[in-house]
Amino acid sequence: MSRSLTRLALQSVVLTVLQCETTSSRKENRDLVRGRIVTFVAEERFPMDAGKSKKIFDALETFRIELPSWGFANTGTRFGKFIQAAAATTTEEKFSDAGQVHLLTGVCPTVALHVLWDCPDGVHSTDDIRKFAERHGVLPGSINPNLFQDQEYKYGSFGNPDPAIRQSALQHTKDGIEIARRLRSRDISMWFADGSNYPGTANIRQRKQWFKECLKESHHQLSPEQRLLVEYKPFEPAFYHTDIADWGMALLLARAAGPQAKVLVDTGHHYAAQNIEQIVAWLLSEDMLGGFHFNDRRYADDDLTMGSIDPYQVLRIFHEIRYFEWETGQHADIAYMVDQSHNLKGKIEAMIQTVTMAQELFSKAALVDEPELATAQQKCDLVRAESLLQDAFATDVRPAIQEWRVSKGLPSNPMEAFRQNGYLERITKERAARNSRNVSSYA
Ligand SMILES: [Mn+2]
Repeated sequence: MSRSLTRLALQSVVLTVLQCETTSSRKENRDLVRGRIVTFVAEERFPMDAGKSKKIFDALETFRIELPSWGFANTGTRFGKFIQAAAATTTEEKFSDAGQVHLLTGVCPTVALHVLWDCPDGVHSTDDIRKFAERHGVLPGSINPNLFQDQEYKYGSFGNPDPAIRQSALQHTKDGIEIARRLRSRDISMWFADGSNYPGTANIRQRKQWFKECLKESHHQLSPEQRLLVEYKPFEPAFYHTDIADWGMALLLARAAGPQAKVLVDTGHHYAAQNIEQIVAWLLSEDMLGGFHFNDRRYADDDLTMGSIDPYQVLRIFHEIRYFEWETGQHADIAYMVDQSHNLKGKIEAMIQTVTMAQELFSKAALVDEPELATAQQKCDLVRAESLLQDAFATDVRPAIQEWRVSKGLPSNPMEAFRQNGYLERITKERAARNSRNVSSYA
């Protein structure tokens, strides 16, 4: 009995203490909430200091991003395809859709072309392409040869043991370079599916040598202003070895090819834990970073819209580029390109989403105080240094970006403008019948 009473007394003491704590922390919370409200109201009245707005405006003035023609066509996974009624079914429709994204965002003046899918008549397709560009207000951008779709590439292209197949891959690349020259495109982007599926089945060193030779010969075809971009990918479609599996291999091959060859970083082409911004920093310091294919992923090469999974990673990449430029006073000559495949999202909406996300993350990166960061790094003030990135990332840059758009005569919200302008309804009507019949990918 007395033991129970004691327990009861103890419980009531504990309860009282808890209640006291709760009361006092509630009061603090109220103060905090009040403080937050005050700050929020103040921020609303003075959205952003002029210095920050200027940094964002300056950054946006320079930022352009290229759209991939294949991002507007029906695509799928290896398990199948979901056809979209509004997907582009011709090269001209891809130009039209890309033109729409550029019209609304103002920052996508070029569209990347895929030789096999967009130039069915090879070099003879360039007249048509020029007409499409004129009609829809976007220029042809990087040219992507296709060295993976034809049956002859089953065992590789530049790495194929059959010299005749290597030769035909080389000829296709030369045609791609000629198409680029006729269209005044600077970059030829090379991605290879070459690799093997089983140990012992491929001579890895020999294939490396063939790659070197073919890339060198491709480089010979370049005009002085053109560039050859070498892309890498660790696996898929090959599942044992891939001939250009990582940035180191791409770097060595680009160096061997010649001075106009650079490395192309596709953000989806890394192992899950890879520090991509470190690769970017190294390539910059070696003057070997040629461009990006932006997309996001959760597992492998998922081709999701940019920043949908890990926007902070994109900020870190942009930061390394800006930090390099600030420190060296050099302009990093990098082609920003999108490489995504939209299976479920509407093609044009997905593209607008990516472009606006790219602008936001580039603007946030512009808010990192570089001199301050350099000082903090020198002093090993870790918390201060890290906070400079985190604060930039946490800043809501959207109002400033909207202001910039308005100052350019662009819609302040491109997505809303797209949803209201009737384009989607029009193309859905025009293309639905063709799309219900046409189940082929990309082209
Ligand atoms: Mn790519």
